[in-house]
Amino acid sequence: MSLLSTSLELLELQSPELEHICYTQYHSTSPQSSTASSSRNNTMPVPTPQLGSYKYVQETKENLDWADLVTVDLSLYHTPEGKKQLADTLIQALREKGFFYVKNFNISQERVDRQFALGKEFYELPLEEKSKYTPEGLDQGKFNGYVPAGRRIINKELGIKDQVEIYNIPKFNGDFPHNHPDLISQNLEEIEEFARSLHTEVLDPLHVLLAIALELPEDYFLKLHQYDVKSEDHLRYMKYSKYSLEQNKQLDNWGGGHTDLGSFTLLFRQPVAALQIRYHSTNEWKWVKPQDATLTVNSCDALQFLTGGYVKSTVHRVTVPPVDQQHVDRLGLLYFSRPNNNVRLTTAKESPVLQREGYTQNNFEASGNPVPTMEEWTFAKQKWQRTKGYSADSEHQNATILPGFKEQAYA
Ligand SMILES: O=C(O)CCC(=O)C(=O)O
Ligand SMILES: [Fe+2]
Repeated sequence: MSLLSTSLELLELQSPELEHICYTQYHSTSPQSSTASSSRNNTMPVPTPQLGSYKYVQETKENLDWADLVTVDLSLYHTPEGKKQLADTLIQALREKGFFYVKNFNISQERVDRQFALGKEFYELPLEEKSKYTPEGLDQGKFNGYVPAGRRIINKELGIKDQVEIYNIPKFNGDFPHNHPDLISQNLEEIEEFARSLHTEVLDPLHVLLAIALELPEDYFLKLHQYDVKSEDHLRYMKYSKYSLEQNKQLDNWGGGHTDLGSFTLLFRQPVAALQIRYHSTNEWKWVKPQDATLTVNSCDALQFLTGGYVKSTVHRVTVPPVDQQHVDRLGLLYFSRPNNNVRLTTAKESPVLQREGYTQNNFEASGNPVPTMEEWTFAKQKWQRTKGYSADSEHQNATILPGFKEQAYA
């Protein structure tokens, strides 16, 4: 067993000192260390952590009120009949719940595990080191880099703050600087390869299937989401540090209900149950069950705008985990996909389906206001989301963030 998995087991046993010792034992023999180090330093090999054996925590034994979600099996994608079948499944899933699973997406579990291991190691870095990568202008909507915990009060009476840390890594298309701590820089090639394969293996097929379902040219959404064109996509390592059992009793949720601003969000299997979605039809909150070897995917604001509301952005939140999982931190691996910055968020009116069904205007078009570009939309929403204390202020919760669109924060 590698040191990394040993240390993760220790983490489950909550032994901070041992955990620290194991995490800082580095190996100079890992395959990527020689390339990474030679580009940085010609004389001394820079040790990199041994990755690849991430150990997930146990699933809950509680019988929670799980959401009933369909799975899009991308192994069917390679024949015309399979594609048609998947397009039907996808559009139904998007319209009914907005959350679904994807399986057989051609990225090995080992590669996924290595990303979790990297995320884990990143959060073991001292706060001082991580804070060097906090972007200037966080309150103005900047988001790439490190976002520290504690920016939001989640229980007003008791003054309990959020314990969520975020590290966002932008696209590798040349539009963004990549300043990272050594741990990330040393593994950047692998991270890039991973992020790019999320486009080719998951997002591109989903975009083609959506176009088929809307009877649009197959490349309609591909053209709006080109990897080499600037967009605010990012890969994210996200850590929710645990609260005490006592504190958890006093909390309703760890993170409030919201919609994501892009097209699709991809969430890798996360064994600590806490993610809940709100059903469009009944407004009930349901738990999202971790499923082996799947991604959980949700529809977001930009898709709602591009489809004139035929596809809705799905409301979701992170609640307090069940008691049998409250002793562990919750580490997430996510990818936020967004249309290219220059895309104007007009409804795809040329879709015969949207025409037949009468979804030909989004909120901006219906209100007669200018339709924003994706870049304008992103920074307007991100600024609204990032403003300190937003969850406590009712005026802020329902602010008009761009003319023609009123936001909403959910319980
Ligand atoms: O951690 C999760 O499961 C969901 C996080 C989320 O909704 C977000 O970061 O937008
Ligand atoms: Fe979200």
